[in-house]
Amino acid sequence: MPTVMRELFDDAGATQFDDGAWLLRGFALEREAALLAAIETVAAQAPFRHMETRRGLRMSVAMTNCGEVGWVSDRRGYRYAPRDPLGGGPWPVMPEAFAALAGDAARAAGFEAFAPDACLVNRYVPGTRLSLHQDRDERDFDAPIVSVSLGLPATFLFGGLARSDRTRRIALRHGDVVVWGGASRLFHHGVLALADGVHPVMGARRINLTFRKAL
Ligand code: MD3
Ligand code: FE
Repeated sequence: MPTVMRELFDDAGATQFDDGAWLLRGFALEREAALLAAIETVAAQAPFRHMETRRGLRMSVAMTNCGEVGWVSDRRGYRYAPRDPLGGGPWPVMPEAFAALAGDAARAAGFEAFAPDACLVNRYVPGTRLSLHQDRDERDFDAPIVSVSLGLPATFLFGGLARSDRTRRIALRHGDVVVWGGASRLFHHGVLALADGVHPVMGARRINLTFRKAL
C-alpha cells in the first residue's frame, strides 16, 4: 500500500474519516450469531415500537433499548429513562455480547474503557429514514458513540457541527461498526430512506445498535 493510503488505516483495519470518527469495516461479522440472538432476547422483553416526536409525529424508525437507561421520545420531548414506558419495568439488561463488542470497537479506535450504559436498537425497513440530527441528550460528550450496522445496507449522511454544513455519504453494510468520538461526536447525521432489498441473514430490514454513555 502506498504511504499516503496506509496513513488512513491502522493495523486493525480501522479507517479514520474525520476528527475522532473511525470506520471498522466488518468488525461485527464474526459475532453475527451472538448479536442476533441477543437482539431477539432484548426485543422479546422490550418490543420494537414507533415513538412519537415532540410534535406528535410517528417516527419511521422502530426502536427499543437495553441497558440502565433507554432513549425515549414522546410529546414531552427526548430523554433517557430508566423504565420502558410500555409496561413500566426496567429495560432489558445489556447483553454481554453487546457490551463486549462496544468496548472492543471503541478500543480499536483508541478510546479506552468505553462503558456504555445505554443501547438504542433501531429497526429500519425499506422506506424508513432518519432525518439529520445531533445526539446531544447524553451528559458526557467526551465518551464516544459506537454504532453497529446489521442487515440491509444504508446510506449514512454525515455533516458537521452546524446543520447547514455540507454532508458526506457513507455506505454502511452488514457488520460495519463506526466509532464517533472527538469533534465528530456532535456532528449532524442521518440515514437516507432504506432501499428495497432482502438481506440473506436479516431479511428485509436493517438493525442499528447505538451504544452511548448517557449518564
Ligand atoms: C455521528 N442512528 O440513533 S448510527 C441514532 O443508523 C442514529 O440508526 C443512525 O443516528 C442509525 O441517533 C446512525 C450512527 C451514528 C450514531 C451517533 C452519532 C452516527 C453519529 C453521533 C455523532 C455523530
Ligand atoms: Fe443519531
